[in-house]
Amino acid sequence: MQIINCYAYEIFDSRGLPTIECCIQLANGHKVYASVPSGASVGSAEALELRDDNTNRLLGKGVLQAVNYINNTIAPKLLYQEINALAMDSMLMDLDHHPQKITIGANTILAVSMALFKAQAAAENLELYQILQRVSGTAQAKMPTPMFNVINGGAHANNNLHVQEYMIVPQADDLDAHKNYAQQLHAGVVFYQTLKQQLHDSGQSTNVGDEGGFAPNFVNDAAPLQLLTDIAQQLPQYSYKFALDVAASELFNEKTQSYDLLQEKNLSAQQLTDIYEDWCQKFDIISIEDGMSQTDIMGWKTLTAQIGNAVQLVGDDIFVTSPMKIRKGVLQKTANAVLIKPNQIGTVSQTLAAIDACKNNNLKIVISHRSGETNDTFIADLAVGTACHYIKAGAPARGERIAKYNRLLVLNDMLYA
Ligand code: 2PG
Ligand code: MG
Repeated sequence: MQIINCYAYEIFDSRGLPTIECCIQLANGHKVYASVPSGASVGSAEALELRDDNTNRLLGKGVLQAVNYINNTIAPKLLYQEINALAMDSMLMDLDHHPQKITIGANTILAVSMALFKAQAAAENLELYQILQRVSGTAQAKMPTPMFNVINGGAHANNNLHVQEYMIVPQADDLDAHKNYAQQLHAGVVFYQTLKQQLHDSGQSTNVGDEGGFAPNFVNDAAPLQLLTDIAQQLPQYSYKFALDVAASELFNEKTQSYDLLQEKNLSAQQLTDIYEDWCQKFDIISIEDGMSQTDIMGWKTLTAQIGNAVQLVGDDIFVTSPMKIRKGVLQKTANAVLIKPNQIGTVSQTLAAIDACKNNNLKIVISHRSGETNDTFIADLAVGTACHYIKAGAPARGERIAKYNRLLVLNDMLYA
């Protein structure tokens, strides 16, 4: 089926900042839409997010250059062509060979790339996850385990926590696969509401951070783990484990090569590793993301060697969804799991290549949203179609976060009902 229209325009993300939405229309009149998210704790090797930098308009954050590029340069190449998402995606990659897409911008390309795969699904009357399953060569689509971010800190909130994300990971215990995801979502919702009530009753703030988690102040970065443990004990009908995204690149002082937590300062990588080990002994932590800075490769090795057998260590800023960097990480023994964010690399095909690099090296995969999100639910289909282990899409609350979890409910019914 032919593409008869392709155009982009500026919309606003969950932080109220501009981003791009792309629409592709097929010959049967059907329209699909795709929009791109935006990070706050951005890895230095991530692909470029192209912004206008015109301070007279939208604080310099406008994306009109990207919009114009799609409308004037990319769209004419797609118009009146038979939809072929994979081939068209490689044409998009050819437009900017720089690994960080510094001329065109990853946001520009990704909006079109995602829309192309949605259009492919629409043209074939399939679900997006089915197209992604096919092009990734995944034998069986599968529901991911959700990681719900219930307490926000770091660059995502203006409280005092240095650790960026405290997540709960409800455990699936039903033999009936269909029931598991719904139960995990229920467990997330009940936990979130119980935590809110408890914060309220103890006079603490129930205001939320960028990803919908609560953001009160704490005495140190371990205190939220104690609170989460207490809440989990009040909910024996469910079973919870915990996960962190420390986002340690934000806590690293390049000059002194040391890390600052809220209470403990000037920590070497070894001292920080010991603190994590202590937290893992006291609390039921199964996963720590970005425990070390993107520039501290020695720190990553120390961390992985010391606790990598017991805990999932997820690389976000060090890998930036780059297949090449993921393979390098395997050789260097940094991390044992990978965070996948399509806008770190810029096209769906390269995102699938990154997932492939993980699978080939037995690395666990966490599909991730960004802290600045739209209501686009592409990542839910991505996680299911590629049978990835985990998804993190923020709290089980706020429209742009719950949209992903709701889409997963629908996919769960499609897979198992
Ligand atoms: C992260 C992400 C998403 P941001 O660090 O993993 O939670 O945050 O989008 O701000 O980079
Ligand atoms: Mg992260």
